[in-house]
Amino acid sequence: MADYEKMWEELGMNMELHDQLCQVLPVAFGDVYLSQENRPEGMGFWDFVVSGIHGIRPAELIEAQKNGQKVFGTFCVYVPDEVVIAAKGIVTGLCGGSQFWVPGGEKVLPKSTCPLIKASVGARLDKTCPFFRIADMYVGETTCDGKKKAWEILGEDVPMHIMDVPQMKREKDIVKWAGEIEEFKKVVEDFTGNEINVENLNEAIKIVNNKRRALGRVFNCRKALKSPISGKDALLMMQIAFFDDPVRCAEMCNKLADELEKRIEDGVSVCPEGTKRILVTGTPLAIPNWKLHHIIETSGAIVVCEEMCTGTRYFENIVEEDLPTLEAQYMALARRYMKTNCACFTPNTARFDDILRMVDEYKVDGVIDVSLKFCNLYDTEGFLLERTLKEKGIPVLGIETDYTDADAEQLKTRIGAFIEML
Ligand code: BJ8
Repeated sequence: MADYEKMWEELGMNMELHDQLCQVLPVAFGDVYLSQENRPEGMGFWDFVVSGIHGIRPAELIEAQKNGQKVFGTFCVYVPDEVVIAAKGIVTGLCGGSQFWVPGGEKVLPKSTCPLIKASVGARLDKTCPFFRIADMYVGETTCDGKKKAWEILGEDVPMHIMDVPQMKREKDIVKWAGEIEEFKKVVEDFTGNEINVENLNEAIKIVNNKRRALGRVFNCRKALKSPISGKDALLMMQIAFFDDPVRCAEMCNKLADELEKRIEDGVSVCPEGTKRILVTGTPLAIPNWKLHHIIETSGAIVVCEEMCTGTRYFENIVEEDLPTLEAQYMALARRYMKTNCACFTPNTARFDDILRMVDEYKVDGVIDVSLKFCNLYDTEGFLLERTLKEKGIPVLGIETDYTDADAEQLKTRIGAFIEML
């Protein structure tokens, strides 16, 4: 990644600290990813992206900025990319998934904050991630308390807009969310200087829908009993979807899906017949958080589905296309986004229904419900979820973890025992 040093310096990054990160990431990726056998050839694209993760896409974003485009950094799948894309803006996900950034976050946040928030704040304040430096505006939301307070700290350092996510899903809440989307549209217009109209919003809706359909095709292949792709590879595809160009993302995912469909036809599998099939649900797994998948897939099982925001919640449900007015488009966007079942909502039983459906569709043997440490929302919801699954006779293991390796051995033991009894 040496070629990008000048770019990083110009972004005002902490070069010394960033060097340390650049040294550990390729090793971790090699250990976790490149050690897998019989990977689909299509994964070469994602390997390439990771090999230049702080160089290739950041350089594209900087080029776009030189051409007058604005970059919006987001932290939640509730923020509608369509609005930004309609104004020729670019969206990049900013959720931090590495322990490397956590100490930086702990300088300003309580230790008892979830690692995703600490890592996100640390990546910005420690100046060790180019995406956090490049984004012209951050878009936060009011999903959990930790995030809400973190925005106040980040907002001192970078322009910030916050979307007020409702906490219930009544019709009036959907209307309220449509109002938030309309307000966001005005913010994006002002910030980019580009008008959003029915035509460009329709076009943007189609771009994002196509990306959702492509991701969905890959997931669909994971339903096959002979698994054509590992859970780790599918997770990597999903994590990178958050900051890649949406048209290219759809193209690459479609290519991968073509290959996986052929593999299914030919009976090619990445694991022996009878390998136990796991659905993982819970808090998102932001890049490069591959810990859980790696443990599961080196313990004799395969992850076939993630009911997570880095999973099905990101691509299921599409937005109605070709609507005639902006008002109708705001409502269509609101309806689609409000189908995302985040634990910040009460009640959130539609998530349990989704998981039960997915257990069936993906022919799952057992569910692992993961909560990031100090995420009270998912941790608390875990009680009701696990009870629901047990009532249906579906084996479930609840775990709480963070970004460190401190609990890796203990997790291996617990997950190994769980898989054994399936
Ligand atoms: S829609 S899951 S992306 S909020 S893990 S920061 S909830 S304390 S990430 Fe999320 Fe949007 Fe919901 Fe999805 Fe807070 Fe919990 Fe941390 Fe979380």
